[in-house]
Order: sequence, then structure tokens, then C-alpha cells
Amino acid sequence: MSKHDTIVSADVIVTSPGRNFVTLKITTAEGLVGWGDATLNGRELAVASYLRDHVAPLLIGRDPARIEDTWQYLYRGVYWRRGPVTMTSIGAVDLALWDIKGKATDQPVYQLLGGAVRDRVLTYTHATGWDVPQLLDSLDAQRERGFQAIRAQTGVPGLDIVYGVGSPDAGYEPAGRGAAPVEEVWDTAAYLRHAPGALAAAREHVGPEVKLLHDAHHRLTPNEAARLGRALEDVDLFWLEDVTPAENQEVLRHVRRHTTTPLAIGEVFNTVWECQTLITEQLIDYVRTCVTHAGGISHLRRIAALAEVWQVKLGPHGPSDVSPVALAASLHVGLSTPNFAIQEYMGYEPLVHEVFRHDWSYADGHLHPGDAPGLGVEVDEALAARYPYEPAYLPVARRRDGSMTDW
Ligand code: CS2
Ligand code: MG
Repeated sequence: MSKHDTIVSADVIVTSPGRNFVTLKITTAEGLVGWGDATLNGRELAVASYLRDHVAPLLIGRDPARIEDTWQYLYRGVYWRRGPVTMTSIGAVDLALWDIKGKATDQPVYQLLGGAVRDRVLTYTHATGWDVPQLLDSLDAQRERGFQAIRAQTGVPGLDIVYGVGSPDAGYEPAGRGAAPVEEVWDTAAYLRHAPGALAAAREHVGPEVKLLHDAHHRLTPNEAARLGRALEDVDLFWLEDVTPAENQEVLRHVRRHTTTPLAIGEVFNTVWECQTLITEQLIDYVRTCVTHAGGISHLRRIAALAEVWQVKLGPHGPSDVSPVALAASLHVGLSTPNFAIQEYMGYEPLVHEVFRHDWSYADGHLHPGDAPGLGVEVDEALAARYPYEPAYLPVARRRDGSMTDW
């Protein structure tokens, strides 16, 4: 890329090869193409419009090499800063520009981030079951695939639908297709009666070495979270995730006072400022911010840098509802960031791998971004065009009395 290269187009591709993905394509005058993931599960079209209507026109003519200046321009220039739509849009631009810079220098992005600090990135995947026997079978299946770290989620007696539990033979996709969210019934008391026993059975089954994780998915009060964390201490979890909605980060002080079970929070956070108290007061052990939803590689590295000062590690969100472009970007950060601990990897349906042809690879419980220039993902636009967007929403949850709670 010469010093005179400029951005000549920024196009948004919405495709649905089994589920909706939003991808930003930035092209330069010298023919370089960069890809950025802009998928926000359940609000995909909001990000597509933000990019098409308010960001793309501002990118034309800009220097693609000026990644940080573009980040600052889009973050400070919007005035109405932060939030998932804005930060996902900025994240998509950031990923695409890092992709371009890698291609222009013929380097995988991790080399531009300081080079590898490890040989491969530890990953975890999901095991799930409507009951404990099904969960144990799912744990066995994931261990046979080589995973050393596995998240365990089960159904709860008395509840028809529970977060994280899908059909045993298909991946779990939380967003239901249709014009409105599915409404689920949630019962915290039933969950707290069931979870400790189910997870203790999982630990008994897999033995002491497998890293077990569990996601409470924002549903507990601080004291309920403290009780659950204490009840799980003998299960020796790698982490207990999203124990409570963390808009009020100070409530984690209560949880922290009562349990040493490691805590992970952050997948719904979009900037370092939302993680600041959690990190600087060491209220968490792992920060979960996702490269797509937290402003891209440039901002995820800022979060990592703050976390490193306070001995907090990164465990980025990596569900099937961010694209293989996002996973690639997260792995380039993971390979080059000292306090990066683990990458979530739910896997993708075969068609998704055809639409997003990637250089990253999985083996023996670890991932590697590959050494292709840039992020190492190319989008098959013709194939993507065959799968138009389909309305899909994440569920909502109500208590048994009908009042809304957190899904
Ligand atoms: C979950 C996600 O992977 C996780 O930790 O919290 O599955 C989350 O529910 C989805 O990404 C929401 O779209
Ligand atoms: Mg989660």
C-alpha cells in the first residue's frame, strides 16, 4: 500500500447462511480489500444501517493506513459515543483496516501486534444437556474432539426452555427466527437448587484436570451470585460467567467478599470504561469483551492493557453469532497478548465455513489464526448473496409472575 492509497468504497453485506451475519467490506484505490465483522445478534439491521448511512460515506477518501485516527474519528466524532451499535460499527471498520494493513505488508495481523507470545490459543466450547446424563454425554463428546476446556449448561427441572440448552445434535442458536422474541419463563430458585448438583456431577465425571466453565447469564442478584459461587467452590470452575447484570459494577464487591470462584464478565460491554471498576478493583478474574462488539482489535488491546495492570485476563466472547472474521481477529489478539487466557469457540455450521473461507484452524483444544496476510478470512460474496437476512431475535425472559427479568 503506497502512502497515497485511499479508501474508495465501504460496503455492508448482510447474509444468513443458517444465521444472520453482517460484514463490512472496505476497498482501497490500490485494490486492497479488508473485511470486518459487524454482527450484533438480534439487532443486525441497526448496525448495517449505522454503517451504510452514517459511517461508509465518511470513510471514502480516508487513508486506510490511519487505523487509530479513524477509530478516534468515529468514536469522538459521533458525540453520542459508546453502546453496542456504535462500538460494533467502529469494530467492523477497525477489523477491516487491520486486515488491509496486513495485506499491504504481507503479514498476518498478529505480527503487526508485536508477534506471537504463545504458539497457539487455548479455547473452550459448549457442552449442553436437558438433564445431567445428557450433559455428561455432551462433555464426553467434546473431550473426544480434544477440548480441554468446556462450558457446562443443563436444563432446570420445572422449566421448559433454559439458556444454553439446545438439541444435543445441533449447535445452540439463541436467536429464534420470527418477527418477535420467544418469551421464556425463568425461575432463579429452581436454578439455584439444581445448578450446584449438576456441575458437581460434571466435575465428578470429567475428573480434576478438565477446565469446566459455567454461564449464569446475568440472572442472579449479588447475594444469589455469592451463594452460587460459594456452593461451586469445590467444583473448581475455571470461571463462573455473568453471575449478575453488571451495569452496577460495584455490586460485584459483595460477590467477591463471599466466594473465590473465578468470575468472568464483559461480553455485553462495549468499551474499556464499562470494565474499569471491575478491573481496577479486581472484581473479576476474566474480562469477556468481544473484538466485534468492543470497538475492534484496537480497543480490545486497550482493555487487555488495563486488565494486565490488575492481573485480570482476557477470555473473549466467541459465540456462533459473531462471524469467522471476528474469531480470526480475536485469535490474532490472542496469539500476541500476554494476558489472553482463553477464547470461546462454539464452532460454525459447514455452510458458514464456505461463505467465510478462513485460515484459522482448530486442533487439540487450541486455535491458531494462521499466517495468511491480514486477518486470514475471505468472504465468498456470490455465495453470501444467496442467503438473505431473515428476522431473528434473542429471547426475552419473564419470571413466573409475568414480570420481566434478564435473559
Ligand atoms: C453466551 C452467548 O457464549 C456465551 O457466553 O452468553 O451465547 C450469548 O447468549 C449469545 O452470544 C447472545 O447472542
Ligand atoms: Mg456468556
